[in-house]
Amino acid sequence: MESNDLYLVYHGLFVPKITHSEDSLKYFETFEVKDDDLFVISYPKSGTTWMQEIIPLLLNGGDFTPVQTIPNWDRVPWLEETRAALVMDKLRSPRALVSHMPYHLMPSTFFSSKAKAIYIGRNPKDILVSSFHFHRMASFLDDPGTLEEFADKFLTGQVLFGKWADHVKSWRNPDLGDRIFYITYEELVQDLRGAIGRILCFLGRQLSADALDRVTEHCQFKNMKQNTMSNYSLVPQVIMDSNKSPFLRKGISGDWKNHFSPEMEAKFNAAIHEEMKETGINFTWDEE
Ligand code: PPS
Repeated sequence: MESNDLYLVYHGLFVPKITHSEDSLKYFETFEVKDDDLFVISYPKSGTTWMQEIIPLLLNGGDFTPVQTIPNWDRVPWLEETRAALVMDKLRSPRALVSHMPYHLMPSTFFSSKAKAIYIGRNPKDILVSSFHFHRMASFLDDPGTLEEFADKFLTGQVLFGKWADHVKSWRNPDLGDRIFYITYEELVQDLRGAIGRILCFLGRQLSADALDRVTEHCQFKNMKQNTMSNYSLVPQVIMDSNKSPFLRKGISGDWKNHFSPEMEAKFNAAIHEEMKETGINFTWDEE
């Protein structure tokens, strides 16, 4: 497998060496998916951490113990990362897992199983901004340069997990039928309680109105920011320096408007339009 100082190149996709190894990727490929497994799928910076908070609460009837005692990366592990093999035995069924992988690279047992998936999408302009600040604070990622330079890399897929558009398109596979549920970061921002209600419905689960209120409150940005099991404050500062930019940074939609010049916006829109035209995939943010 090709690599440089910071990244492995896995099927053409950059993955950070600090969290991925040839062994972890082999583990991912040969993983035995169970029918009751639940995958949260995201392109990086689309709301993964948010889902790692929400999903366990929905699967265990609103019990706060796991989200208050287990770091998010062990609570709902990334299947492709090195922690997965270490914590898998500790997960109770139904197991909740996250992955940044595109559809076609999923383990073969995922395709033959009945495991469900939730795909969380986000406006790529906000993903770019979030990722830019993440690259500034994380010593295991390359220097992003200027936002304009980073945008060029993002649009050509020279970033973690490749092109955003390729990821989104790959997961719109009709073979998945009703095994997959699509939701966006923007829907969660706009009406978290309503979005959680729809996720519950997809999972065939219920919570009392009181429990739903408590879960919703717990998963608000300001509260997750205080949760040491979810705000990455357990990671040493030399690896993630929250003085440069906190991991839970702003938690809003539309922050790109504070960062993009009109020229950059035009270039970005044209590139994404070119990628997404003729796909029939529309997002609410396309109107912005
Ligand atoms: S990663 O590195 O791929 O796991 O990152 P990911 O968790 O997908 O994305 C990080 C962004 O999600 C925001 N976030 C939230 N926003 C609103 N409410 C809640 N509760 C929440 N939890 C995480 C986080 O702040 C990052 O977005 P930005 O725009 O940088 O603030």
